[in-house]
Amino acid sequence: MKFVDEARIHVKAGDGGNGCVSFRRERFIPRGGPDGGDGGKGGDVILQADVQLSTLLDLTYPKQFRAQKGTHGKGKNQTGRNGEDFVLRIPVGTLVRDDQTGEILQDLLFDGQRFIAAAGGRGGRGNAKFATPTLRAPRRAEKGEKGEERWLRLELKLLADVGLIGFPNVGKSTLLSKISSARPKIADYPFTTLVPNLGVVNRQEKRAFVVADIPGLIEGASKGAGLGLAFLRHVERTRLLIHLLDISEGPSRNPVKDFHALNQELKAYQPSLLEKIQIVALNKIDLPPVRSSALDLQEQFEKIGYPLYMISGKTGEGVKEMMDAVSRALESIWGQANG
Ligand SMILES: Nc1nc2c(ncn2[C@@H]2O[C@H](COP(=O)(O)OP(=O)(O)OP(=O)(O)O)[C@@H](O)[C@H]2O)c(=O)[nH]1
Ligand SMILES: [Mg+2]
Repeated sequence: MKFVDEARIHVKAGDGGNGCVSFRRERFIPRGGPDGGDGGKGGDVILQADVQLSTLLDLTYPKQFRAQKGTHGKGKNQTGRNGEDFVLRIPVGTLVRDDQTGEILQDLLFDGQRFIAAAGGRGGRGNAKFATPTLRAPRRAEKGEKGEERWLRLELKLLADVGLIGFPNVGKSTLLSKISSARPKIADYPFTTLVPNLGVVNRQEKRAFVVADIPGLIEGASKGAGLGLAFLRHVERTRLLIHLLDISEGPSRNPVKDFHALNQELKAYQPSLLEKIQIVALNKIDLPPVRSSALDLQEQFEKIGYPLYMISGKTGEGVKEMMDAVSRALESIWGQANG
């Protein structure tokens, strides 16, 4: 399940400031020496890896990033000011390529790692630097160097932060399509999803995260029933699971039993999967029979220590409340990881 987030950006470093041609002019000193200062260096465009970010979405617009120019040198040997660097934060794990050649320039692997994507131009030397014993009054100064510029291609292999688990047909793909821009196949039969789908959930003013919708699991999956557990490796690295339940098939479904049965399969695959936080939700609440059993079920789940969210992936009812809980849980997990 490789899901690659991509962005093309243009980076332009600051030009160096020009060196200055100037001569000292003081009263009673008729012919002062050269005092033209050097130009300042242009700022660099720097890419810096940041664990707080998880997607490249924010770089789709704007996509041009420039650093400041150095200012020109002045008389009285005044050196120009250096241009400020521009630091662009990108997610840890981003691969930086030259867009034209495809060449890998850098793989940003740890938090805080920096890469100079475009180096600022050097400042030009002022005429003071060109004075020699034989040439006392040089009229020459250099122009500042141009700052580098180029197009870069950023690639990020996404790892899911959240896994969406549940029996077949409970509405996992429908929910994924509601909360992200992913468009997985949705149909009224079990095992519609054959390989995991990933979607980026972009919440206003909150850190974005990635949700994986994995194929439906059934009892006996750990022994190979249904599609088996092969896809569970995709949720091994997630931080949190959304466990989706569905009773729309009728009284034959016992959600508490389903919940335990599925967790049993997770445990058989990898006991540590059960240590992940689970947000439990009853789906298809828009259907009247589901709605009428909702309160009763909520009580049953409370008894085993889980708040039961009531949602409809189809109409969107209750989805925001559940996703708020997901965001809160993720934020606390991230907070622990950083602190
Ligand atoms: N009424 C109602 N129907 C829903 C809701 N969510 C999903 N469905 C329907 O349930 C069926 C299964 O939905 P999917 O999203 O494909 O379910 P899934 O869990 O991804 O299924 P698999 O990939 O087969 O495991 C489809 O017919 C959906 O239209 C809901 O909130 N309300
Ligand atoms: Mg599906």
